[in-house]
Amino acid sequence: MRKTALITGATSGIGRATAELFAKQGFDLILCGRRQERLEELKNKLGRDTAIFTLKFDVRNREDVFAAIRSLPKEFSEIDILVNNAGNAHGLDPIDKGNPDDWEAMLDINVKGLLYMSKAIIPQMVERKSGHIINIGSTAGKEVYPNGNVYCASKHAVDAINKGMRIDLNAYGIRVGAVNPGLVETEFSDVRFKGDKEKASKVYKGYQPLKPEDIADIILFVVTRPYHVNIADLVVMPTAQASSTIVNKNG
Ligand code: NDP
Ligand code: 8X3
Repeated sequence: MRKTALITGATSGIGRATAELFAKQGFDLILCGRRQERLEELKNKLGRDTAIFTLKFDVRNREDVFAAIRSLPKEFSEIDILVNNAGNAHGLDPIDKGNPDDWEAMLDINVKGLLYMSKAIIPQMVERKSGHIINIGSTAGKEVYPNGNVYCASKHAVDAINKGMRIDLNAYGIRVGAVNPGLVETEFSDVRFKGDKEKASKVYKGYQPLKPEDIADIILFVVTRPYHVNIADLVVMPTAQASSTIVNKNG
């Protein structure tokens, strides 16, 4: 039976790579993001392989999240897989110098946005007693690194929400799990450093970082296990990385 997957943050990085891989596997896809032109480009490209519906909204806006999900046409209205991926870091400053606008962006997008998406979709999964939620956390949700303060807090929250969802949805047979990547080369650092390409590219220099496709492969593996198998929590780093602060750049 064909499955429908909704991916937030599908316009770039991990979400986009996941959309591309899922399309090849024949999942029907609901692709979300704020950049309309990228959504259209994806629809044109991936629409050759599978059915695609795109939704443009900001996950921070609770009303827009609910309106977007309500607007889905019948053939896309039953969501089997939710990939809660949209998110970013904003800034990398010590706590005393951090910008509260950055803090709000991270908490509003990475935590509240993920909750709004989940709240908009979980009730239909509960009703059908079926569904699979993949929360994209981070190694930053497992340990705190210098200047990571609020981003790490947002991803620790994702870690807790992932566990809480699994507990609360257990009775309904809904699978819930997190994939927690280490360093993946995407637009993540461009956003963190507000478009400073030089600073961003330095993050991935001197070693082989993960590619978004590496994470997409893992997400596909997670969602294609037999029903009795739920991958609850998975951490994946580049081989050169041992922790948030230990990266072998002389390999
Ligand atoms: P990218 O910057 O490449 O992609 C982020 C995606 O999130 C984009 O598609 C963007 O779409 C979407 N997004 C951001 N803000 C919003 C918003 N307010 N409303 C709706 N969509 C939004 O980064 P990654 O692919 O690296 O990040 C994906 C996830 O992976 C994030 O949760 C990140 O925290 C996590 N992660 C990343 C790691 C890394 O090293 N890259 C490591 C560990 C975790 P648009 O701008 O079109 O809205
Ligand atoms: C992204 C990985 O180490 O930049 O979540 O926080 S890190």
